[in-house]
Amino acid sequence: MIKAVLFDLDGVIVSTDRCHYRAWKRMADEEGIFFDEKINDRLRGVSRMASLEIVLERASRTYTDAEKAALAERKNDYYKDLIRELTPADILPGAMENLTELRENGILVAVGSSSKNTPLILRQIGLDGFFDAVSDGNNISHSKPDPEVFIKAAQMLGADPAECLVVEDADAGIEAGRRGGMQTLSVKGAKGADHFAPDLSEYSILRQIIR
Ligand code: B16
Ligand code: MG
Repeated sequence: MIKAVLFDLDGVIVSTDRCHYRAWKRMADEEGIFFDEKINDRLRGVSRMASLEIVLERASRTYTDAEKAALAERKNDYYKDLIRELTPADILPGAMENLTELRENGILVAVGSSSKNTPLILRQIGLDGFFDAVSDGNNISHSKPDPEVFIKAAQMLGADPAECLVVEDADAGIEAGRRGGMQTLSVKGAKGADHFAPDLSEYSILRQIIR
């Protein structure tokens, strides 16, 4: 029986993926590195430094570790300028309704995100303090597809992995949930899950799955 639902943030609760795209694109253009939507899709759920390595696959020269750290910081500064403009109106359709309904039915809800900017994003969209647990890029050493972020969320909630459902928009996130021994719901076409939905806009979709 499912006791807790663990939500990925970027792409499930809020579409920060556009902000990531614009920030990486600006940094890549400045460096003369080719970057497009297809490459951006490979960055979903992947940590900042691992994302940078993917972006640098198209670079015409090698970068030192110090240069890489500076590039990642520059991208993150651009990204933070964009996410500071997020408001509660940017919460994706159906997310709030599903979260509220789960809560009302005694199901625990947590965030499981690779992002170190999770606290800032939650503040911007008015969900600071809403979740029963927040596990994010600040408390993990291995990013998705490693299950660490979801295992830690389950531990914070006092739930067994088998009692958790992970909601994800990234192939890496679905794999992380599965490797953690959890049930998985894919939105936006992420592959390999137990359940699939286009997004969370269908009324009561989560209640139907965990019933
Ligand atoms: P940051 P999620 C992930 O968030 C994003 O999908 C991914 O594109 C990003 O590189 C990663 O967070 C790290 O983000 O640079 O803010 O620490 O989908 O796991 O909520
Ligand atoms: Mg995501």
